[in-house]
Amino acid sequence: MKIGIVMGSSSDWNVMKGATEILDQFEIEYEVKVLSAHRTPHQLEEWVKDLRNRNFSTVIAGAGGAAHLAGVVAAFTTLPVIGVPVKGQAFEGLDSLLSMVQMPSGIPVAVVAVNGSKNAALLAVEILAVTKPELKDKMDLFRKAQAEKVLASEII
Ligand code: RP5
Repeated sequence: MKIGIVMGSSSDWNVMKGATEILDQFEIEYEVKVLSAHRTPHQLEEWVKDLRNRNFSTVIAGAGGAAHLAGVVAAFTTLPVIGVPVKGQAFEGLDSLLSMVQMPSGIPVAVVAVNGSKNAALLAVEILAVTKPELKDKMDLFRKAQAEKVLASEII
């Protein structure tokens, strides 16, 4: 199964490429699209509505400012949607976070931290790992390596 990664503008790529780095590490296939809830609503709808037929498991949606992208994606699919609020020019990304996280009851978006694209990808891997034991093993190794790195830290 694949992961969809969509962002509202090519200017979001610098943040969103963090998700692709994680998925590369876990050797998971993904598709990256630039589609905007405001600038290309019809093309966004068309892409999202076909994802389940195309064997996608999860969508990661990153946007900044009036960040309605993840919510609109969630409106068009019952696949899990993970939102990445991208820090824009104003308000330190708080505008993106609040516009993404305050979804109406019934249409969920799992929102990660501002610029948290790596955690979004890790969450997508964890969702896939529920039914794929080999991915669960890889995730365990990832956590182990991470813990060892922390324990090996020497400050002074
Ligand atoms: C949002 O507006 C995009 O997701 C981006 O974070 C922000 C600015 O877009 P550009 O003006 O750089 O294209 O829709």
